[in-house]
Amino acid sequence: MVVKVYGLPISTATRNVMTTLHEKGVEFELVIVDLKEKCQKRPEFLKLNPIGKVPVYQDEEVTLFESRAINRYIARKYEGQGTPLLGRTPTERAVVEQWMEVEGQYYFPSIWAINYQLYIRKMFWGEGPDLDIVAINEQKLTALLDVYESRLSESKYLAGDFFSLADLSHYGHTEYLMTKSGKSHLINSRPHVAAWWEDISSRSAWQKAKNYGSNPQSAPVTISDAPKKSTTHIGAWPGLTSGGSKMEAHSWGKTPPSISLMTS
Ligand SMILES: N[C@@H](CCC(=O)N[C@@H](CS)C(=O)NCC(=O)O)C(=O)O
Repeated sequence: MVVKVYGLPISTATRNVMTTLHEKGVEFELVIVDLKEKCQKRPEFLKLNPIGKVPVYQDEEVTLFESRAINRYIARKYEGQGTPLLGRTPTERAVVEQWMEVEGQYYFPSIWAINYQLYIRKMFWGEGPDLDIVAINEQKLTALLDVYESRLSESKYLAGDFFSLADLSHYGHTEYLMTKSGKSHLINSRPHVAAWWEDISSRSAWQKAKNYGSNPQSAPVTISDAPKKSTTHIGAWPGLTSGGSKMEAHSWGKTPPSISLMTS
C-alpha cells in the first residue's frame, strides 16, 4: 500500500508531514480534504481522526493523526534512508526532542495565534483580526525568538550542527509569518534566526511541499464535486515528481477553488 496523507496543500501541518516524507524520499499520495467544506468533520473522516483535523497519515501498518507524532514515526520507520532527522546518539536525540518540545509548547501556540488572526481568519472567513490577541502573542514570540537567537549563535541548527525534526517542525507557520502575516521582521531582525530560516527554507524537500499545487500545470486541482466517501484519482501532477518522492493528488470532498492562489 502506498503511503497516504490526508490533508490540504496549504495546511501548515500537512506541509510539515509532506516535507518529512520528501526528506526521507518516501513516495506518497495526497488525499485532499476540503476544510472550507468541513470535510474533516464528516463521519467517514472522523474514523481516521476523531479530532477532525488534518493531516492524517496512513500506511499498511498504521493510521496516525497529529503531525509531530507522524513525523517522528516516519523518521524512525525510514531511519536508514534519506536525511537523518532524529540525531545519532542518545544525547543528540534528547536535544532534538527538547527543541521539538519548545516548538510544540511555546513557539507554535504564539505563532499560530498571530497567523490565525492576521491571515487564516481572513482567508477562510473574511474576518478581521483581534489585535489584542496579536499583541500578546507577538510579545511572547519575541521573547522566545531572543532565546532562539542565542541558541543559533552557538549552533547552526536548533539541536546542534545537523538539520533535524526540531528545525523541520517550524516550517509551516514560520512560512506564513514571513509571507502572509506581515511579521517577517520578527525573524529578519535577528541575524542568526534569519540565517537559520534562510538555510532551512531553501531545502528542496520544503520547497516541494510548500509549492505543491502552485505549479500552473497542476490545474486538475480545480476539480470539484469528488465523491464524498472515496478517494478519486486525478492523476500525478506534472512537475511534482522528483528526487525519489513521487506525489499524486486525490480529492476528498470539494477542492477549494482558490487553492492555487493560497499557495502562491
Ligand atoms: N496538532 C495538530 C494540528 C492539526 C490542525 O490544526 N490542522 C488544521 C489545518 S493546519 C485543521 O485541520 N484545521 C481544521 C479544523 O480545525 O477543523 C497537528 O499538528 O497535526
